[in-house]
Amino acid sequence: MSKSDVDVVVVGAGFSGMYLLHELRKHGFSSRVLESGSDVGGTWYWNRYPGARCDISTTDYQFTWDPELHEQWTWSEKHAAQPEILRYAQFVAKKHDLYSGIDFDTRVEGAVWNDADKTWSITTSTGETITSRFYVMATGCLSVPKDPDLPGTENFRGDVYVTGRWPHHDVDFTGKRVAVIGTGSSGIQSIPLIAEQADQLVVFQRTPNFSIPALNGPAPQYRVDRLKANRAEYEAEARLSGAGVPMPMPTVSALAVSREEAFAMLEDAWNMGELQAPGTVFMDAGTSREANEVICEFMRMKIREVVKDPIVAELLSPYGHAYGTKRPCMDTNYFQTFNRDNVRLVDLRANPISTITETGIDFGSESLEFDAIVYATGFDAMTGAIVSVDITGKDGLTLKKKWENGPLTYLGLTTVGFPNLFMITGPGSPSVLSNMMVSIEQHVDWIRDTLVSMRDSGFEAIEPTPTAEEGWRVHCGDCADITIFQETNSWYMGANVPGKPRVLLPYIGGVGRYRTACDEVAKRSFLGFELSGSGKKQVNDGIIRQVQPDVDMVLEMMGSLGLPSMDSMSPADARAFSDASSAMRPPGPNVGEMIDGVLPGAGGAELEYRLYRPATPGPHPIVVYFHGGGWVIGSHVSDDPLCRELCNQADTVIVSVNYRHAPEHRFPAAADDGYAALQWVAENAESLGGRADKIAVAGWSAGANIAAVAALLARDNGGPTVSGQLLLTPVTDGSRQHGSHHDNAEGYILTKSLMEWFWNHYADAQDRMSPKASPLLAESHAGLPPAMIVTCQFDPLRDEGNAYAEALRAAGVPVEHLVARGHIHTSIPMVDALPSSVPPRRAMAAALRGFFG
Ligand code: N01
Repeated sequence: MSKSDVDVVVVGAGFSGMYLLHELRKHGFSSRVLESGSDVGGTWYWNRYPGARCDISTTDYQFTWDPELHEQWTWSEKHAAQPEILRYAQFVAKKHDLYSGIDFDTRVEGAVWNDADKTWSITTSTGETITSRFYVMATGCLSVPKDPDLPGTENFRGDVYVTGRWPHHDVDFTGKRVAVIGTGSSGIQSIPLIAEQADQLVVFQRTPNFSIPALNGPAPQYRVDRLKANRAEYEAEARLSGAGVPMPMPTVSALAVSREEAFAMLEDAWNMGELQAPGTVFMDAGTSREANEVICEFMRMKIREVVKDPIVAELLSPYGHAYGTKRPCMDTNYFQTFNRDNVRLVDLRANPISTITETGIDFGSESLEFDAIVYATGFDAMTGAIVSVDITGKDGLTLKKKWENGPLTYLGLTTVGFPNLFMITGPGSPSVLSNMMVSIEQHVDWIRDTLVSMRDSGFEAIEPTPTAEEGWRVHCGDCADITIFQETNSWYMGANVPGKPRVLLPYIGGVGRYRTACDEVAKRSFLGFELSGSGKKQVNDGIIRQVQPDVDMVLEMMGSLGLPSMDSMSPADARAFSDASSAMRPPGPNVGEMIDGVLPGAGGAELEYRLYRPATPGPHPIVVYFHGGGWVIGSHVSDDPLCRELCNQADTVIVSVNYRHAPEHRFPAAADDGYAALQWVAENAESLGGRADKIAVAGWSAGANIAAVAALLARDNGGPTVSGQLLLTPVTDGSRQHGSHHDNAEGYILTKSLMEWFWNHYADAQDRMSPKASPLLAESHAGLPPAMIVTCQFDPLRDEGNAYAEALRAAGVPVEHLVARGHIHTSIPMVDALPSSVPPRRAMAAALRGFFG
């Protein structure tokens, strides 16, 4: 092993640097902690503006790693003010002798990785160069104030203040004319106090913000009681929660209750005076703009109740973004402040600032003079502090260059090309969407355990693999895509800094899920990492999360219910079970008309059907649809939500057919019924309000098998003409086992054994070889109608669907093959339940429209 000055260099002595220093010492690692400020506390050292407070209750915003602290330190109120939090940081630092391990007034200026000896060289503002094995950026998420991006800022001759760099001496605005620019948390906290002192205060607002009253006072009694009763349980719940504070899981949709009920629920949340409360009343606040609008309306009503001038109230009311998608604020008398005679609100949307002058601000057609300007204009969040240091990794690549199109990390902790570099609460981790204390402790624990594990096994360097990093980027994107966060121009999206790439910076999948992923990575021998040292190397390439996050939640929920598997039931019980599950799902959209009827199946069988007609004027193309259910369960109404949505989106009549089921009617009953239904629909198209020249077949799973077979039979028996076939996760081959039967045999609802159970009820071994059971085995696929085939990554049937797409394509059939990444066999038809299934269904509807020209 090559020599370094210390094992670890840590940048920053905020709460993360402090805890990390403690843990490194405890586990025998030498370290240097370098801090540009003159004391510990990080964000609470710098942000000394009037009114600076923590938005998280002191019951939750404190260290948990030293249980003695809970006895030795008593918080004075629910939302502690900056001086008290800073005193807490100092108290902890003294108690644990952390001061002796920190170099203050020392800024890190550069860090270079030396690949030959696997060390970092860190240069500081004091002229020192330190070599270390590991390098940790504990630099905080909101520590670099955004450069003022207003014209003429350099002109002003009066006093200038930046909330994030507030002077350490008292600032007195008595008798002064003050301008505050910015109405984020910092502005909203400081404005009421500045207004009390200043002679005149003008607030320059570009975007109004949602803010709830902090209702400061004693810590919430119910939290205090829970902590007293069982602190360990409370802390464990916080660590596995959504945002690092124990909160009840919402189970109600804002759209499922009346406006009065919704507002009553929000009123209760409002009265809690807890930051997370209003956003966690409804389960769909973060995923549905319509549901979120209920909260927005409530919040706007509250502003109108307080602000006396209706024009000012309206200007203070946010309309352009959903609640929570910009960080909501907590205030004490913020909206009340605009009832004061010495306070004026300027709406910058209507009257933009043209320039800051020597004596004041020119905006709209006005020019106002000021003695002081306060910039509460925010931060270059999450990445600013990390890339402000010149970090050069392997092959001379700088982190700034690597991240020029947005940060790339594995778990928000590490990044490819920069071995032995760790970031605490970096981009791609829950960080600013969580109680930072919980996230800081989790990262420090993970880094500590990783260093200990590497030391124990003789590794010197750790670096994520490109596959793992890309997989995490995709997973973060998948989590973001099912929310409404990306619609808003917020600092979460980097949108507040001109030129910064627009990407949701924090991980939005939740603190608990994130922790589980990190723990799993470590447990699975550092999945996604390359470890090297002492002449050995371990590359455990892979991706930690691939299932779509909403699908994952369904799997988790189903797992927790401990339901029996259908293949352990009789067909009658399996049908009853399936009907009971269907009764609980969202109904799907309304369509123009639904008609139930009976049509002739094969051999004189009577088959029920349901016809769905769009509200638009007809005649429409017709899709003959076959439901899923392994030929054993389901009916013409069992895929009702999917049929409704396809009907609307593809603007087509859907005729969903109740073909005969096994085991009462074994092969080829269902296949023959499918073809008979297609013939009947073609013959009766006009009386059904449809067009005989535009008929397609569609189906899901075993229903897609019947649809594919109907298309084959139509080709071989001289009609009817089929315009297209939409096959969603089709069964195409009962003769052999495809790889996906093994890869996805268990754990994704449709299991290998359940599929075998279906086949056993439907067809014996020999019949399975018939193309009427296994369309993949047809001698030729030439001349079949154009197809759209959807296969799902985590479906036992994936590979037989893929093979069918290939076979059709090889036979010259136009095929659109959609591979639904991260999906399972049952997820695509889950209308109004899984946001990630919306795009594949949209593509299916588009394909139907395409079939009909
Ligand atoms: O910064 P912000 P912040 N011309 O970015 C406006 C945490 N925090 O320091 O929205 C005119 O939220 C900008 O307008 P717009 C917390 O996570 C926590 O207030 O971009 N206006 C916005 O109104 C918080 O979210 C606590 O249109 C300009 C404001 O300045 C985060 O820190 C306390 C402008 C910036 O708001 C950041 O809060 C304080 C321009 N050129 C902070 N540029 C607690 O826990 C920007 N703005 C209590």
